[in-house]
Amino acid sequence: RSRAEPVDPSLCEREPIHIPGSIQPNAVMLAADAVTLQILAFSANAADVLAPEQFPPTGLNLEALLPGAIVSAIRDGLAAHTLTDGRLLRRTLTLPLREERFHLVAHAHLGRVIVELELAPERPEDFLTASPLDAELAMMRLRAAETLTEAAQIAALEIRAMTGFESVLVYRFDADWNGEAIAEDMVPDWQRPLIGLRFPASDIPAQARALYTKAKSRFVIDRDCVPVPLVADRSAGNAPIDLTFAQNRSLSPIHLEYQRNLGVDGSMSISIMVEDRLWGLMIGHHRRPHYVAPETRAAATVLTDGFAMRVQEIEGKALWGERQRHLDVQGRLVRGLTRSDDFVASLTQGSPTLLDLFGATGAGIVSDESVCLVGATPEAAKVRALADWLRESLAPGETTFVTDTLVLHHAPAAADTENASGLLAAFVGSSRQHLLFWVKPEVPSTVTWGGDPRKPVLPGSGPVAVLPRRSFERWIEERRGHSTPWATWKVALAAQLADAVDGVVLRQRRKIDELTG
Ligand code: BLA
Repeated sequence: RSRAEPVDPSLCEREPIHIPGSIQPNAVMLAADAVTLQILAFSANAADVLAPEQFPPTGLNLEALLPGAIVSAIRDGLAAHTLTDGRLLRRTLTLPLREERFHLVAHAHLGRVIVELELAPERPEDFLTASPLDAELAMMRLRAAETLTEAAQIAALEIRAMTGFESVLVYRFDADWNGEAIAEDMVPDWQRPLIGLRFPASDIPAQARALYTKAKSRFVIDRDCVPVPLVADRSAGNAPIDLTFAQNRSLSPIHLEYQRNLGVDGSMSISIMVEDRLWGLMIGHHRRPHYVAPETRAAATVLTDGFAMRVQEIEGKALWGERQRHLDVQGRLVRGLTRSDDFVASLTQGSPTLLDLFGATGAGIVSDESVCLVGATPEAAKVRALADWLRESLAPGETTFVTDTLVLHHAPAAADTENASGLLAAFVGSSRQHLLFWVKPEVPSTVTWGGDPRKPVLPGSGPVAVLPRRSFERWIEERRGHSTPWATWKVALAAQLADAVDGVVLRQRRKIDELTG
């Protein structure tokens, strides 16, 4: 198999990244039962910093290894349920064996308490970076941003200043979980602009996106470090320790290979959540190892949340305006309908018409007797064939159909991509006698990917058959037959309009029946 094949996403999605059984080596981990505080597992490096005479400590209480004040703070947190869902207990401490100060974070998850002790790495170059943060000023700038692009640029710049990465990117997912770098702030001497490039959904597979929806940030100090295994992780029939919320979880080796191919060593990603959906990631890149202290990591997460809120405001405002305009047009169309005997004329003549809805460039109504068209549409015979096709192919009870790639459905009008790459259609009533429809043209169709999106699968067999692609050279795809997508609320509005038409048609028929009967 030498030919490039599309990646089988299920291969990437199967890696259980929440239970890697190892952590990054600058930390030490203890996992204990959340009720008894008995130690269940510990990282192989734990004896280096904690009472070695107690090793192996499995079965002992956390108090055997940690200061009493910290263990009681953990107990209090457990009782008050303030250690779950990613919430952390944070302390700094010095340990009898070592002089350095450690950062301690503890959290509870799935019946375990997980304690992480973090030592800042010794290499001085790893500390040089972070500049003091003026969070208030950063938030003010974000609030003043008028557009999404502007807000994203400000966020990238401020978070880079705060964390000291050589590059910070704002990465945004589309509806199919492909993504695009929409803003980037980086050191001038790194000739590697990723801005405007697209990346396929398989670069950040489904289980990773699910995990990032729960746990909000990841920091890798050194891509090439050797992970430290958890000892006794799967012993005595225990389920492996779930590291979903662990700060020092070791990341997927496949992803670390991807980072190598990108030329990235130290890295970060912080989840950008908008209306409970993973909207994107704030991504940090560094060509050398890079350490970010816990308090700076927390501040970067807060600022990312500030950005997410601004996104929600900006997108919400734009959506609200567009919906208001549609409701207004819809209201005028329905009022027109009720005053008219001829619903076809009422929706296609004068102002407004069907064409004022949904950003369509063509629209029309197909009935038994007539095909009435406005704007740029396929010719009448094709439109009638399309209506027949829809009548046949929609499942019973379905009244609407929507697509941005009509050509993929082998529909009768599909040959006319110029006028009808996108189709939104709604039958009037369950008899499917009349059809309202809207069309949109093919959009200028090149997508610039950061590397050939079909190339992540390399020849091979077994579990290592899937590798991240090696090249991030710009790769231009000519995309044919795609229109811009239709928002779901537009489909709902089209169905409502069809309902209103149904009411009018019924009333008119009753009137005719009365007159003739
Ligand atoms: C995770 N992939 C990720 C992450 C990013 C990307 C940001 C989050 C982890 C982190 O914090 O670094 C991808 N990085 C990108 C993209 C850009 C970038 C798109 O800078 C563009 C600007 N990856 C593959 C393939 C597989 C794969 C083929 O390309 C699977 C076979 C897997 N990516 C993969 C996995 C993770 C991941 C498993 C989760 C890593 C983890 O959290 O353990």
